[in-house]
Amino acid sequence: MSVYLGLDSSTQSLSAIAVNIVTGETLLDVSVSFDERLPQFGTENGVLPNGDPNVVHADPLMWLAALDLLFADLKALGFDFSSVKAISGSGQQHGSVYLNSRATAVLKGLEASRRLDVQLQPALARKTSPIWMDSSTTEECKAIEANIGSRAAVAELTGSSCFERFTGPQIKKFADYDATKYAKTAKIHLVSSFMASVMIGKHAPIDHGDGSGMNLMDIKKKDWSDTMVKATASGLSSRLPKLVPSDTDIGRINKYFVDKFGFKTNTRVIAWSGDNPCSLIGVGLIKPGHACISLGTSDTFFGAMPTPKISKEGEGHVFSSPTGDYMSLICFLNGSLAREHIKEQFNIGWDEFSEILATTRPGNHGKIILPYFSPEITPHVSKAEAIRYGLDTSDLRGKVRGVIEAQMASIANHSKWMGVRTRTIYATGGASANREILQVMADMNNASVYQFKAGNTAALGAALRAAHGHLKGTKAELSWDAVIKGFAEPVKKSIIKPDKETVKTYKRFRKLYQACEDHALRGGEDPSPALKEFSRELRGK
Ligand code: XUL
Repeated sequence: MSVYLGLDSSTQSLSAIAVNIVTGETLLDVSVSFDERLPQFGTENGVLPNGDPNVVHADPLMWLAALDLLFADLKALGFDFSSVKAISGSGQQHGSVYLNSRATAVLKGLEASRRLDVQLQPALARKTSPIWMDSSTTEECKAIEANIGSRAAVAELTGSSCFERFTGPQIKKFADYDATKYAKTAKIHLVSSFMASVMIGKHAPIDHGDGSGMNLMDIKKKDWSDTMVKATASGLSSRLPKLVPSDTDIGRINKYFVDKFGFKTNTRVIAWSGDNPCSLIGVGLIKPGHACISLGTSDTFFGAMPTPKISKEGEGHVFSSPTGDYMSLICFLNGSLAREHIKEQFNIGWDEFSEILATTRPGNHGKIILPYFSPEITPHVSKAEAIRYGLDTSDLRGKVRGVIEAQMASIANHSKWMGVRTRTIYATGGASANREILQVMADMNNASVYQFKAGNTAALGAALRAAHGHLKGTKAELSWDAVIKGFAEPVKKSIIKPDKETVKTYKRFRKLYQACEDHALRGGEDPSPALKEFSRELRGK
């Protein structure tokens, strides 16, 4: 059997997908939700409640408890762990885990009779992990950029200017404000390399893909940038794991998993990566040409890139791709967060949400909302506040259409820097099941949109990466084209084509949306007269 296992340690759950790379079958697709299955950790949507909306942490021990639970679930389902040739994984990007000097011995001596979270607890130098939703490091970002010279200089060096959620600024905050605990920190892992460390029973390296989300890696040399490391915190260099290409075999599985679940002792572990690099593979974007929009907790726009092209406006990122090339990525924090906000405000379900989208008119009668229900990453907004233009707060129909049009216009406007005309978009993530949302996506971008069968493209990408990395250099080596075939392909019949008339309306809408953004965030002209004019034009149609 040629079975490969992909895990995805995401914000709200831990999931597994197993594939048989020879027969093209997906053998399992299982998930453990943190809130539901691990209520003892007290999370809401996977994160720890905090009085400061800018501070967002999670408990790394919860991710381990979830790993024990997930594998126990698989065992109960009768999954044959001994058939697995190799495992890889995906981790929510940017989040960091701080381990003390006991970690090396703890990782090596894991006992199958005891729980993972209990055993790792004494190895933590910091109880909680700041994750990608944390936006509390604006000061640190400014200080690092000033030290390097400018925002643009940091972007040129690392592929992104400093972003609050990126690991470097987060480490700086910890080192500056919690110096005693920082002093006791022996290794700083990403979520991906932390989970991989537990899998192999020793400190795992960080792969180039996830390493690109730290503001610490030289994006062209694919090595730690001394300049960035020094500008971030003293003594950081020795605390960082090694960097390796994403297809590196990092060791055999720890005895813990062999004894407890029945893996073979020679099951290999391929370096874990970030969820976005994994999803790139999970949707088959191994060459440039198409883009993917993932509608998850946050919405992300990404695609493959042959060479690193950096955004002049300091928006978006360039990451190393699992194929060894590059990928672009733009993250919009108010994705499902904003959609759920509206659903909860009016206590409606997805059916009603879709019905409203289907029966309201494109352009929303000139009513616009900037949906910053939480501080936004793109465009940079530090204060959570939804800003409305001509839209009443109790206007359910206007708000449903308003939020979706805003999200799609924002994605279209803020991805212009890539200079690529996107003709095809692959839609993934929970909300991509909703075809009414995808119609707005197609019309706003003037592109055909396809859906995917696999809901969890990050876990699928991890499983496919496991196969690729494991077979590399053997007689059975597979090209990326062969690896993704039959797995990471869109459902052909799911195509949603842009509607010509609506594309015209949205061309104008995108400009007006930009004007609202300029007005709200950059002191630009009041767009209200132009919106009224637009509304009159729409009425005339
Ligand atoms: C990407 C980002 C998010 C997380 C979500 O930069 O912050 O997409 O990776 O898990």
